[in-house]
This record gives sequence, structure tokens and C-alpha cells, in this order.
Amino acid sequence: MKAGYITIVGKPNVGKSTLLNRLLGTKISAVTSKPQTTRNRIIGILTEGEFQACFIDTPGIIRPEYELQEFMVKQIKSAVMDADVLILMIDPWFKDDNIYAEFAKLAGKAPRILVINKIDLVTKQELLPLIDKLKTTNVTKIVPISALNGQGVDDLKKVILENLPEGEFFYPTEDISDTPERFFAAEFIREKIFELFKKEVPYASCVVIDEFKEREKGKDYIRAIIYVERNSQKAILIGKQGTALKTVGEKARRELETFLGRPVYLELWVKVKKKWRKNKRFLKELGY
Ligand SMILES: Nc1nc2c(ncn2[C@@H]2O[C@H](COP(=O)(O)OP(=O)(O)O)[C@@H](O)[C@H]2O)c(=O)[nH]1
Ligand SMILES: [Mg+2]
Repeated sequence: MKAGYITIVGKPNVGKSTLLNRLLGTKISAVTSKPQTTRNRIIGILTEGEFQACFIDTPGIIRPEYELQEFMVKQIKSAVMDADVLILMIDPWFKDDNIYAEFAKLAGKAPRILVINKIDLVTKQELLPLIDKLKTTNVTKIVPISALNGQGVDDLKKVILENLPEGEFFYPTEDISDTPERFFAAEFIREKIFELFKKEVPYASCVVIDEFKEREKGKDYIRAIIYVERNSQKAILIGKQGTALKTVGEKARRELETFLGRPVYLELWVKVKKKWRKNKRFLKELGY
């Protein structure tokens, strides 16, 4: 038997969450075109035959500017230190600035797989010079893929399984994550906010699940509070006669129902919490 943790790191927007979802064949991590959608480490478990691969998706590597970002960087570091295999993800436009090396160092002796994602957006001729250049770096293997259309992902899986250590499974074979459903409910709502609004509102938002009741009969009841930093943001989020918030709720509910495999009644509230991103106590309450 083989089992281990595979941590995926890389700059914002290179496609880490898309790869995790693709590897698992289910959507568990929020994906949007905005950087820094992922704030926590998220575990996705893939069990096949004699293998159990536990993938850790992380927030994008950045130089932190505020408390929440410091938390994000800590999460990445601890996930890298836990890794049995490290996946460093870049895109074809990669320019080395040493930040990857800093994180790679933390992985100790773990094998490093350098994944070049988004190869669907470039030609072979454009890709080859980059691969040649990277061959000199200290990595176990270079694997070009497209997480979006699946190209190269089977090869990547093979490389991962080859590098997985021998050992017993960590989780029951039917589990796909160790994270409670509550967390995913909040993430799906957050993802919709990232999709539907321009820059300011998504980054000023966080979602707290206030109540999550599974019911034998009827739908699960979920009440969520979306915190923003200002009244103006609250007004945007709610929209004229509540139409914007309603769209968030409907879209999030549909994704959640697919994920949970059961019907959900979702109630959303919006509250203002000034400067929550810098509020240590509040961040702690949120689990950040
Ligand atoms: N063309 C293309 N787009 C991709 C690929 N992988 C991810 N994306 C897109 O890149 C954006 C960021 O993806 P995401 O997985 O959220 O990146 P993360 O920040 O690294 O987790 C999304 O719009 C994805 O649809 C890929 O292989 N090809
Ligand atoms: Mg992500």
C-alpha cells in the first residue's frame, strides 16, 4: 500500500484548485478567475486500489500585506512541511523570482514535481525553451499539463503515485475530504461572490455558517452570514430589492446540492464588520 500527502503550491491563478478538482473528478475547491480565491488549505483525497493520495490545495504564494494574508502564507508553509510529495505549479509565462525556491526548501527531502499548467494556451515551440531552461533546476520531474482540459493529467498522476511513500491509508476509502461540509457550504457561497462581483466586494467578504441542520425529512437548512467591511459593500452585495444576493444564493445552493447530493434551503444574511481582515480576534473566530 502507498499513501501520502501531496501539497500543491504556486502563485495565485496558476490553476491549483482546477487541478485538484480534476484529479478528484469532483469539484471540491473554489475556482474563479480572480487571484486569491483559496484562503485555506483544502484536502482532497483520492483512493484507488492500493493508493491513497491526499492532495492539499493552498492559497497562492504571495508576499503578505495584511493579517489574513499572513495567515494564508502560514497555511502554505505548514502544508509544504507536511508534504510527502511537493507539486510546484507554474504557467508557461513563468519568470523566476526565487519565491518558489524559498518554499521548496521547506519541503526537505520530499520529491518535487514541477508542473507547467495551461499548456492549452501555448504552442509546443513556445513551451520547449521553458522546459529546457527549467531542466537545470533541482526537481524530480517536469510535467506539462492542462488542468482545464485534462491533457497530461494522467501522466502527472502516474508520477505522483510513483513518488508516494509506502504506508497505510490515512482516511477511510470513501472519504473525499477531511473538511466538514459546513466549510464547503461557506466556500461555495464565497466562490459565487468572487464570480458575480467586481474586485472590492469579494476581497472584503467572508462567509460564516451560522447554522447547518441536516433534516431527515425535507431539505437541509443552512443559514450563512456574509461579512463585508462597509455599508456601501453591503448595499452592492444585496442589490436592488435583494436581487444580487438572491442570485448569489441560488447559484451557491445549486452547487451545494450537487456536492452534498441532497436538497438544501439556504438563507443568506449580510452584515458589516469594519476592517475584519485586520481584526486578529475576529479572524481567529473565523478559524483563520
Ligand atoms: N486555459 C486554461 N485555464 C486554466 C487552466 N487551469 C486553470 N485555468 C483557469 O485559471 C483560473 C484560475 O484557476 P484556479 O484553479 O482558481 O487557480 P488557483 O488560484 O491557482 O487555485 C480559472 O479561471 C481557471 O479556469 C488550464 O489548464 N488552462
Ligand atoms: Mg485556488
